[in-house]
Amino acid sequence: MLSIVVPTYCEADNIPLLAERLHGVLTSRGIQYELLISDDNSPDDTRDVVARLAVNFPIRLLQPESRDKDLSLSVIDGIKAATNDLVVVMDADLSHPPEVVALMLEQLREDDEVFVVGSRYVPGGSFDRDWSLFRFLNSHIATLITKPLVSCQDPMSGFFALCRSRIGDYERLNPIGYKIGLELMVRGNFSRVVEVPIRFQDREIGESKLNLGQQLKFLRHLRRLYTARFGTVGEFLSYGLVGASGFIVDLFFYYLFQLMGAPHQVARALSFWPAVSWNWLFNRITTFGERKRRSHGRQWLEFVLTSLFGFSINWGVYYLLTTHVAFFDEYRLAALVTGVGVASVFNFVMSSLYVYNEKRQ
Ligand SMILES: Nc1nc2c(ncn2[C@@H]2O[C@H](COP(=O)(O)OP(=O)(O)O)[C@@H](O)[C@H]2O)c(=O)[nH]1
Ligand SMILES: [Mg+2]
Repeated sequence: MLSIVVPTYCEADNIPLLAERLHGVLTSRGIQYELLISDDNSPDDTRDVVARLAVNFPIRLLQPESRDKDLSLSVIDGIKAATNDLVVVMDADLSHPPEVVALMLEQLREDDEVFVVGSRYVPGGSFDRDWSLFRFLNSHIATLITKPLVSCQDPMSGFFALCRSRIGDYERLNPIGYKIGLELMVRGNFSRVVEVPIRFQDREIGESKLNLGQQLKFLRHLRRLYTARFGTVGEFLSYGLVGASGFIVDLFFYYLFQLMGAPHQVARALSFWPAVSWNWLFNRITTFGERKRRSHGRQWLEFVLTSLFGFSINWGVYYLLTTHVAFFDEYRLAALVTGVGVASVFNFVMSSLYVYNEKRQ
């Protein structure tokens, strides 16, 4: 037996088409199933449509009593409510071919520890050619930045199958936004990801709910997964990247102030401020973004103080090494790099324990 979970929002026109096609495919192969429509209280006639279909098909409607509209939570609700251990999740808009469900099920029957993904990007898979360049790039870049987290060509796919007991503790799941498949792949106890090629078809009825807000949520989701997977190392890398971008800001203002006529020592002293503020803000949003927020002013001041202290360490290391060690006097760049390295570790530890010291959410 199989449970098929379909999250929906305003898909009253698509649900009957999906129900019929699934029924045809599955009954012809002798597969028993239930179809769970996990709907976020759509303001269309989804409720009546499902009630009518329930006369002929094994279909059930789930609607949350109280919570905000949320695709990922709807999928989790559906999986929890399923009566079977084998679960397939797919969209209502017929962009995921129902025929592939049977193939996915076969994979799970062979090995119930795997996570099966309906993939557009493996040989045999495809997507509609009229995808905009933006959508295409977007999808590829997103796939690239998930590489360290999962080995999957199409981790953004909303079409997947799994054995429910492999999810483990639902409390550990903490998705933001749309990518519940990625969340499950990363946090579940799956041995590996198996990809089944699909021919992805753009929806014909209704419109996509993917917008810029969702994209930003995706970035926050990724950061959360990276922190979960790589812990402090992930934070340190992010801190380093922010620092590198701050260095560019620093250089930019260093030259700008000189162009405006400031002497180079003054320019050096002034450019520190925009750079350090940039670093503070971006670390607040990115590196330590999972930690609870607190007042801007005080945190900025603390960040500046630790950075100044860090800068003295940076400079002190450089000074000591170049005056006392012949090697470093000969290779001054090595002294500079060592100074930056020691100070970065110091700054990071101070930031982590002190400036952004609130617990991760
Ligand atoms: N329950 C629920 N379903 C949603 C929500 N947003 C989208 N969906 C459903 O999730 C599936 C994928 O959404 P869609 O708009 O097609 O996204 P796209 O395929 O990425 O363009 C569809 O079945 C939608 O009806 C939501 O907030 N709650
Ligand atoms: Mg869609």
